[in-house]
Amino acid sequence: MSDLSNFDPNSVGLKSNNIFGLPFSEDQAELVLLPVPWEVTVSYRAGTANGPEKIFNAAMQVDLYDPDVQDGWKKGFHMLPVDGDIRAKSDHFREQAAGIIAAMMDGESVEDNKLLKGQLDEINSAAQSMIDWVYEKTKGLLMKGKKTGLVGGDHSTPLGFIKALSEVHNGFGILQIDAHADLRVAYEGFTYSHASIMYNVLQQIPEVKKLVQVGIRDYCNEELDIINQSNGRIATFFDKDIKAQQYEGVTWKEICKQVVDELPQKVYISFDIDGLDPKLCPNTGTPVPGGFETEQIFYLIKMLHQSGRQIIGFDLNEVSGGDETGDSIDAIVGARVLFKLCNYMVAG
Ligand SMILES: [Mn+2]
Repeated sequence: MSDLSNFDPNSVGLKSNNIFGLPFSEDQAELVLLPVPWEVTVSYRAGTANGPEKIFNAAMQVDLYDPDVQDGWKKGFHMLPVDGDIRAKSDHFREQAAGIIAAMMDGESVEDNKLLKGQLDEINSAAQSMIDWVYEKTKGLLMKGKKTGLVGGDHSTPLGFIKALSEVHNGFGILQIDAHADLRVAYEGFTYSHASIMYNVLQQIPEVKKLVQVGIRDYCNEELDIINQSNGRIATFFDKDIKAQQYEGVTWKEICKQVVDELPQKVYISFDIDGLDPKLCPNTGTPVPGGFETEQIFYLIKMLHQSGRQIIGFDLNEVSGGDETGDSIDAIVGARVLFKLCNYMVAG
């Protein structure tokens, strides 16, 4: 625990301190955040590799008083430095991926093009190294007894982290907030696409007993088949069905109860910022109309906490800085979502 006697939580956040202006080192913090500035397979708009940095900057403005989890920050939050090597690889392979996606959109067959096929294989192996790196880093933190969160990057980033958690926890569920189902099989040929994260999780990590998806409003037939044929392992709360329930008078509280009831005792939260209304994340990779207010999701997480369930880890992904030099609305919203996730993770 850090000596907080000289720290004024009502004062301006000091840039010399760590995330949220808090004065905790990695050793002192109960919760450590791993930034993963990776966005190689973003299919539409780039920018989420800047997410960790942009969130870190915007987090200086977040007030430490949280009426839901008071004094959570006193347990200590610390974000590790952004890894320059991972970032450089992301930029390099992102450019190659963009070339492949452009060729595909022109109707070209990547399998028949030796150059493109070679690049695709290289990208898939680079993504595998990123996943291994995340696994090693997060496993190390978990072994040190740290509560751990991950800040993306695109939605492909948490696979290694969820794998590390599966070696510490026997069985758990995932609460996925997202506009997309992310159940695609190797989307656009990329094994570790952002659009395939939950497919890969369910394939590779049997300890994930249940996937509960909330806010889904952009998905294909193949993904719907995977949901319907999952024998109850996947429970999807489509945005349109949630809205229909609300139009017919069902309260948000009741809907949150339906969601929480689907989850086992231990829960990992995978928060894709595009699950929110796009006005709150206008620069995200793949925005879709619909979605939630931040307060609705905070209420859902509050109900999850009040049910006695344990949050064993989380990721926040697809937050983009956009082109703005200052803080984007995405980063401002992302910083507040991150603070809430941190607080509930350390809440007793
Ligand atoms: Mn996603």
